[in-house]
Amino acid sequence: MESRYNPGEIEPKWQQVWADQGSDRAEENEKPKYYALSMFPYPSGNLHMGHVRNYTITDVIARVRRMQGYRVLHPMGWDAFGLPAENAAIDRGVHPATWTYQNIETMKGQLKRLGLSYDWDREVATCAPDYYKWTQWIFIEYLKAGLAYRKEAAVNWDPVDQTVVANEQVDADGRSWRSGAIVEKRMLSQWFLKITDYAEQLLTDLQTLDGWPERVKLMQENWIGKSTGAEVTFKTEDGADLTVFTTRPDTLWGATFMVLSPEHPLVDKLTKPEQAEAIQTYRTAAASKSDLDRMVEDREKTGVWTGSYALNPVNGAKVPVWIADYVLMGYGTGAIMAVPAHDQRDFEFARQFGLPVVVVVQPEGETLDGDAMAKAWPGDGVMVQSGPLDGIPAGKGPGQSVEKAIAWLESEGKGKGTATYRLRDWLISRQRYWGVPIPVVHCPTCGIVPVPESDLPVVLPDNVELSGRGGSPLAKLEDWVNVPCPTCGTPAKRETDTMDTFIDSSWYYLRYADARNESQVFEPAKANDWLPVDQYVGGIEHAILHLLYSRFFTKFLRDRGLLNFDEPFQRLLTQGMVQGLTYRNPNRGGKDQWIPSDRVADPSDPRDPDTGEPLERLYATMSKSKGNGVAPEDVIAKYGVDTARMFILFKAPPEKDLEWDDADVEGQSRFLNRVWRLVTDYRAPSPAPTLPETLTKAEKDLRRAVHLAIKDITEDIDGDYQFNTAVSELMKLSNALSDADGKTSAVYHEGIETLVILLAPFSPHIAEELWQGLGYSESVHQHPWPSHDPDALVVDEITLVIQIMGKTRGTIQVPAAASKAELEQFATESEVAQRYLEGKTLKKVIVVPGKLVNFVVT
Ligand code: ANZ
Ligand code: ZN
Repeated sequence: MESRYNPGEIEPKWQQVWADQGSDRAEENEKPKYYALSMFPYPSGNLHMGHVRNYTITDVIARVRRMQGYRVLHPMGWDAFGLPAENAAIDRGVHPATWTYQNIETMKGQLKRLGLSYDWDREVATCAPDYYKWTQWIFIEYLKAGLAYRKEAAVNWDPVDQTVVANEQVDADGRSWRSGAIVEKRMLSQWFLKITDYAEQLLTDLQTLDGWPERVKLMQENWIGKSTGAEVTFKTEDGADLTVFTTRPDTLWGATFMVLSPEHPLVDKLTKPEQAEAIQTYRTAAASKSDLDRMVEDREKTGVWTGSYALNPVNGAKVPVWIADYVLMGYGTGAIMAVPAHDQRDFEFARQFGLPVVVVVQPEGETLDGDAMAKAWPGDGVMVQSGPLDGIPAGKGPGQSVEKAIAWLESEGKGKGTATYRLRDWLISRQRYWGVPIPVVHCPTCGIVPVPESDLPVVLPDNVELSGRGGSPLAKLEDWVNVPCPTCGTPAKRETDTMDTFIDSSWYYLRYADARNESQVFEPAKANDWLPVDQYVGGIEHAILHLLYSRFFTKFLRDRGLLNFDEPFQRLLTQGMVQGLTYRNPNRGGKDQWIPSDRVADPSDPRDPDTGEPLERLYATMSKSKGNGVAPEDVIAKYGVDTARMFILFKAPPEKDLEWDDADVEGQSRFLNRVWRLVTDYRAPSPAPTLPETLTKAEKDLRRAVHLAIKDITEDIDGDYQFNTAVSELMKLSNALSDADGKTSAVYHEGIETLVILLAPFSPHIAEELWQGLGYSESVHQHPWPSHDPDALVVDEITLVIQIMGKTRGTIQVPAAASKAELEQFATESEVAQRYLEGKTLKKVIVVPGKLVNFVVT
């Protein structure tokens, strides 16, 4: 073995050996299974530090589990459809497929240089026909189940990317997730998946996910947004049914008007001729506003009366029907009963248009007057002017007004208790090229016809022209579009929309279980064997959509009889960001405010290189715009991947943000060099020494350090993946071995081997090299994870502190098992005590077992 630690040489060497031996292949055998999964990347062409961190965390887990006796599935693949490929095609004239596969090649090379223990035989790329064939197949399953449907819908149109984007892909400012452009509303025929059928399960099953961060579960819960209340049906004057959703059915007696969303289907019917023009103008204006704008609370209320009335089902009161944009079509029933006395928006509306305000909840110790009140009273109190509810306490609790109101409505046949969800059906169609073609044909006679399974995949044609303008590129390919109907043979047309790429990533973790299957989406037995994923690791940015969609797909495929579990991801770890040092000039704006650290001359007095102004020094998520990125390949070239891994694992617990720090990287490099010398300096006696019956004190101490390291590191990993403390323990163990005398004992031998074994999941290459140097021919990664010997941890001597008047004067070694009385005796007889107690009168002796003895004197 070479005497110098040379990661640049040993790392590629072992990577090759492991690849040749197929050591990381997932095996189907009798061992317990473990599925470790990182969120697969988009093949952007460049691996960044965030990826490296994500994959390192999962890799350590996979390696430890293998050593612990599990058969491990640890796969990798590519989330390979999506807009950037199409944009690259437009900008640079390279075909999206070419661009994507080139990027995959590059990134795969980068990943291989990281020594991650992937089973590359199971690699998937969502843009490959042998993958998207099954994406299409799943879509048809949804279609068969009645859960994929087409509907004319007011959709979010991204004017830059020229496509429809889902509601959840529009941010709080009404900007598209991708292009950043303000989205517009358009009416178009679109494909949806009926995720709302699963809303309740998606909500309640969150409770079973003990291994998920609370924060992520809460985000999902809020996204699903369940509200309980009632649906109540009002009759209009001409006998039409107008159903509203309310969370406060107890306030029905206070409903003085109704408001429909401007998009409500009954608006035309209810609009009287003399109101038609005003209604039309208002509807046009509302159509240009985003739902988010319309939901802003303290906005001036606007609306138009339809000219019609409805009858309040509880008291027959005639209430006018209005339209207003604060009522959204996509929530509840798109219509409300307005109770201005108790709902602030309704109150403002009533005051704006002079509509009556009727109080039905009187707060304690107050008497509200509908004509005089300055704002709505949404709180508790006692029901008044409410027929059967009079005198009942207002509220949602048992026996209170809401429960009573629902019971009464149901008994009178006027309404029913129900829940509504904020979650909307998932709009999945995109008018883009680089995605999975939706596998249906539109036939003039048969309507929508799914492409038969034997004709799947519907292959994305190559010869496409991409301009980024004018809607769907596929729609322009006449040859591709025009096909005979699969059912009746009549000339028909292919669907030209492609699927949202979130569909592709909603099931890839299932395909890994049986990635090369050509005749089935996956063999259920294999999926049920490997799944659920035991540990999923990825970014918090996927806390809502990707995870929700994946959970939905799993539940759906379970209901189709393909899976026997309810949730795809047993445990979830959302790793923190990797941050780099950067400087900010608060006086400059926008992108210009960030000054990369290589432009700062004197870090102790950082100044703007252009203006001389003082700069703020801070850590921020690595990005191009802040100039604070660190390229993985640079770090690896300089230190090797084992050092990079050690640094990443040591610097912060996995779920916390990590500040990149060159000095700490150096520190880890020095540590690995020390381990290298320690192990290569050791000359193992042959045959290997065996532990003697009795150990010297020094041997006992060393052995305790070794077994404590095993115990603590195992607990750090099995508990909450506290890899940072695990690395500290490795450093402690290495120090203990360095300091040991008698570097030939059996205990030392055990210590050196244990150090290498424990290091293996963290720094797999150096550990393998050192292991072979110790004379082993089998991989260290095949070695069983050690378990600690409890006897080795027993302490037979402890250090006792001697205090005089509470002041520490010295320490002595005493048997750990000594009684209180014995401790007092040892202390009294000690040299320290003798010296300090001379000529003093002893008043009291305080003994704290295991710690100290304090002498109180006068
Ligand atoms: C009468 C009422 C009286 C209401 C009262 C509230 C308080 P959450 O909790 O968010 O689910 N609403 C129903 N559908 C709506 C829609 N499509 N657009 C805008 N508002 C809508 O809110 C449910 C309440 O929001 C419902 O209960 C309804 O107003 C309104 F003292 O009905 B309520
Ligand atoms: Zn047909």
